[in-house]
Amino acid sequence: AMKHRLYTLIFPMDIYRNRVLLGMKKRGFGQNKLNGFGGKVEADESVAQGASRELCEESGLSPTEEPEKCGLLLFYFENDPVAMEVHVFITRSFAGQPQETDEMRPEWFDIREMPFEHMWADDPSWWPYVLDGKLFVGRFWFKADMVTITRQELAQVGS
Ligand code: 6U4
Ligand code: NA
Ligand code: NA
Repeated sequence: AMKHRLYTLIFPMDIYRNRVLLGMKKRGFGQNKLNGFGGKVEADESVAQGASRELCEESGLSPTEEPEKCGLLLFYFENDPVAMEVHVFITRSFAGQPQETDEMRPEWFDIREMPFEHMWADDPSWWPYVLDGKLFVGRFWFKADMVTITRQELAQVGS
């Protein structure tokens, strides 16, 4: 079986104003893209703990409840033997104010007007599941350009 590396991706939702906090990634993987917050899961933490930790480190917000699971994404890149296994969460309950960090410049967006042209190419496919509260699993195969998707599978899971 292919080797996987674990990541988190978390979206803080302001349910009163129908907004989601995204961050413009300032460095490293996915630089100059807008995305939720997240990163590698550390050895001593659960994926939910990793999601909370990354949200604090990258946005200045801290969840005041366990983040809610919403999906699982697997990304395969041409010529990369290690797949990315990304656990996707939302949180509707958090403390603090968004703060720019070394890694991210946070900005609120209307949940129905996502800036997909500045996001990863897979995001418009699975974002509707997040909005509908449906658990999903998706697999996307990218070319080395990290833009072109050559194959994809996406399905709702559970009830
Ligand atoms: P460093 O800089 O090593 O501390 P770290 O914050 O641990 O990095 P990072 O930012 O490289 O990890 O993690 C990648 C982030 O990008 C994760 O939140 C998952 C997310 N991501 C990767 N591929 C994606 C894709 N195709 N679509 C998407 N998010 C993706 O929406
Ligand atoms: Na990160
Ligand atoms: Na990080």
